[in-house]
Amino acid sequence: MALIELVRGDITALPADAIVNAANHTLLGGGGVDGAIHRAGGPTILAECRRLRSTTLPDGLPTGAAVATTAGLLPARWVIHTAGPIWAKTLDQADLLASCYVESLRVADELGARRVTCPAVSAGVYGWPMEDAARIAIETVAASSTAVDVVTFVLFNAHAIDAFRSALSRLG
Ligand code: AR6
Repeated sequence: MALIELVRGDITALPADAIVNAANHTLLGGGGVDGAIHRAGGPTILAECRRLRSTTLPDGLPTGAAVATTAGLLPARWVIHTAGPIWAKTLDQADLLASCYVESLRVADELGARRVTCPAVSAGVYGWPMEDAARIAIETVAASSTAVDVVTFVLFNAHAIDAFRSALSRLG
């Protein structure tokens, strides 16, 4: 089981082996953390995403799935792109959000990443309420049998930190 850490800040500034990106099914960039990662990482990340789209992922990245690229200029070896679900009050959407973390950690294990940073997937543009997004993220990572040593959630504001802190404290 990985140690879970919470840090407030910009995920593009924190060194890691792999940085999880809250991307979308096109894999071709966007706003929020996705935009920040592509801006800070430079064009090699998008070039690899385009290559994936023209080879293994012609229909895009399915919601709940994850795939790795180079991290370009970021202080990491890889970016693991995952496509979160748009918020909906249904169990299957919640399962898809959990799947983002399961699949990201599975890819991290395949790569041999030991320190992984994650944003609050789906809790921005995709509208997932922060408390629920935090609960799903924390419970899923805590239940994982990953070989990753440390999963650091890098959170943008005080509300996100509070939500993740209470989810972590409820684990017991
Ligand atoms: N570091 C850490 N967290 C951040 C950063 C950053 N640099 N920037 C934003 N956040 P979002 P989503 C937080 O919208 O909801 C994109 O356009 C943000 O405050 O980035 O999964 C993609 O291309 C929020 O708490 O991702 C997709 O189309 C969290 O990261 C869509 O948005 C996630 O917000 C995905 O939406």
